[in-house]
Amino acid sequence: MTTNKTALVTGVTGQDGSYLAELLLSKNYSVVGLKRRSSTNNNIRVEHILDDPNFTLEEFDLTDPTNVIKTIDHHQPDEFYNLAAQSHVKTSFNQPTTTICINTLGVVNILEAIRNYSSTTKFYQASTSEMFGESYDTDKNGEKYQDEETVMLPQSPYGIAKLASHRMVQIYRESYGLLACSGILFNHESPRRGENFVTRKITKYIGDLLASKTDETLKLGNLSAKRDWGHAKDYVEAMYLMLQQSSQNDYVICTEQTWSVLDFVQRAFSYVGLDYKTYVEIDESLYRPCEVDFLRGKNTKARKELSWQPNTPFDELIADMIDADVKAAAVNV
Ligand code: NAP
Ligand code: G4F
Repeated sequence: MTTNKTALVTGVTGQDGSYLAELLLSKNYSVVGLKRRSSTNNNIRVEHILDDPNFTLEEFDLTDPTNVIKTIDHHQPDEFYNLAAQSHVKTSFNQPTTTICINTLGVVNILEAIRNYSSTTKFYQASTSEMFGESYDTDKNGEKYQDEETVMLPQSPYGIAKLASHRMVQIYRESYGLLACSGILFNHESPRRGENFVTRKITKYIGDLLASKTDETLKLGNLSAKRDWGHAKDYVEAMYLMLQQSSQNDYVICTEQTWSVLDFVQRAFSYVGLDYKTYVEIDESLYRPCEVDFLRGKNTKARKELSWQPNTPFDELIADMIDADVKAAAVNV
């Protein structure tokens, strides 16, 4: 089968990178998955596509400008999706310099390489609702929300690093005509979510509990924070759609619903017929120095201009994650 477009995907070993690579392969792209060198095999999320003739894996680190230039100059890709990041908010408080190096300087390296060596490449940047921080708008019914026009007041080194690269993308688009855009994605989860994010930590614990692989309690931090949680599979569709537009723009991608961490915990345990109170313990060391209390996006622009919509209700997302973790824990007993 002949492929018509080449896409480079950074962060391909991560949650979103693996789903996006699958989506692009299904659309007949030639996909080059870019991953940083690791001393252990961390290909688990892309294992099933390694044999696809249209998929190749290459070593790449976006903090190395020469490596970035050579990769982009060599491939002259039609599309470049930058999903690589130090993506953990709490970690960013302990590793602010690393976070800025990867999440800001790394993005500048890519923008410069595209501008100077491959100016027709379309570029997607993984921006985030964490950039809003403590900021929100209020609609006529008194409901709080964030959209493309909401002021951004980040509350973490991660949010600041992502906001700096978000603005860089806008500046390169406006100043040099780069075909560049950012998706302002709200939290999105899946069975492939990293195990140290709260949703997966909960569903993995439930899988282990049911397989009698743990007799410890589940230690969690702040249960009152609210998030707008969608499914990663739906969200990579939006990334793809953004680069198919005739001109590039930034879009909020979200479900428009908000739930607390406690809502997630309660529903997850009740899905398997258990009461969370028996198993969950609060550990204050898991609280963050500064917290984003409330996130709920408005996706009017994406619905209208991209014809995109979220397709996975909250309870379906939880069920998908628990089913996968229960199955994995039972197999790995
Ligand atoms: P993830 O699972 O943590 O994946 C991040 C990927 O980046 C991993 O493959 C990681 O490689 C790679 N990476 C880290 N530093 C790198 C470097 N210096 N050079 C090359 N690769 C590097 O994150 P995700 O959930 O898929 O998120 C994808 C992107 O969307 C991230 O930029 C994240 O900040 C952003 N985002 C995520 C959400 C969400 O809710 N998931 C929401 C908004 C925005 P290793 O495997 O070696 O660690
Ligand atoms: O799952 P989380 O770590 O996700 P967080 O901080 O919202 O960040 C995720 O979403 C962002 C989009 O808004 C992305 F940009 C970012 O890359 C990442 O994907 O934490 C969610 C909430 C927080 O309020 C946290 O304080 O859960 C609370 N929480 C409570 N106990 C916990 C825990 N978070 C983690 N990771 N671990 C806990 O034990």
